[in-house]
Amino acid sequence: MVLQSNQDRFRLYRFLVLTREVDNAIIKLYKQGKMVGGAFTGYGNEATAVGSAFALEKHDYLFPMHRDLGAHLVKGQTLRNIFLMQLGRGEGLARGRDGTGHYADPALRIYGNVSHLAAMIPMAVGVALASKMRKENAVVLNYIGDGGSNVGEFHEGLNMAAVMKLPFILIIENNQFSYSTPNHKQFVAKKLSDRALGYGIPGCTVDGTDVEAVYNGCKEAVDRARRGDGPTLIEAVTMRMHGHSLSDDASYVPKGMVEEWKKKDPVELYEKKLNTEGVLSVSTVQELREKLRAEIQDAVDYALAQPYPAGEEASEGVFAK
Ligand SMILES: Cc1ncc(C[n+]2csc(CCOP(=O)(O)OP(=O)(O)O)c2C)c(N)n1
Ligand SMILES: [Mg+2]
Repeated sequence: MVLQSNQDRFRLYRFLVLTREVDNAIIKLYKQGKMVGGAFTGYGNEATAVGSAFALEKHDYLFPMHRDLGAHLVKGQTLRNIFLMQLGRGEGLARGRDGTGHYADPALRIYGNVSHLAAMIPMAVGVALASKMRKENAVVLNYIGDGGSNVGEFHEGLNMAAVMKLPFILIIENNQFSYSTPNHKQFVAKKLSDRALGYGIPGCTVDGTDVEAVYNGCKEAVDRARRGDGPTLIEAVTMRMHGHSLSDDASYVPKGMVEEWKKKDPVELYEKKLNTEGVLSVSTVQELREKLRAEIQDAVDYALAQPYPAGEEASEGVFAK
């Protein structure tokens, strides 16, 4: 189940760096006051998002959450579309009606998050059922936070997926906080993956800062789902390294905790590993970063030059007028 080649490992690394650099561009745009509405980063979550989505095939479905920029990128989302969304432009996938990852892209089979935590789980399970009925041999990958995993629909969705043996994988991104609420005020379970037992499905906990560990755990679950052996619950343990959104200074997070987790920065960890194993050189890293930054800047410039949707169209394409 391990990655086949150094080429794949380099691709994984490239997606980690791309995710981090897109986040850096988002932070910059936010500070410049160019962002429409709030902004989130996936700092600390890159390995979880990238490693998991890397296990998918093109025809599989992705239901990401708000820290999963890396999964959008791995699934094939373009930088232009990412920034058109972030900047609320009329040409964006939500036609400027919403921002961040709140979009659907049926061509890529990406169904971005709605705001209501856990509400996506039964929807994603429904897609797994439809896909099974259509004999697509596709897998549905869905994510939820440690906080969101305590909402009722988590139970309803996962139980239904288990009973119907659907090709469904749920990743709990355990990043220690749900907004300002630390884990010990949210649940007393030792491992969130232990909940799988109650649904009669396999569960595992992986190091969410180690991109290969996430990939391996997820690939096993993807293979199982594709064989027709039903869902898997995966807990990926990491740390939310920034505030909940960019308007949150996270002053409630103990300082030492951030310092400790910094040692496990997912991008740096993998860079070190590939360096040690001779897959990456210092000059390749530098070249790659510069190349990706230029691609990102191009996309940002393009999106900034596009108009907002016309005011008179504001009530079109939405449910309530
Ligand atoms: C049902 C519901 N309750 C509350 C909120 C407000 N809210 C949005 S994100 C969030 C924190 C989510 O924490 P977690 O699920 O751990 O994900 P993280 O942001 O840590 O990745 C909250 C409380 C919401 N969107 N939906
Ligand atoms: Mg959380």
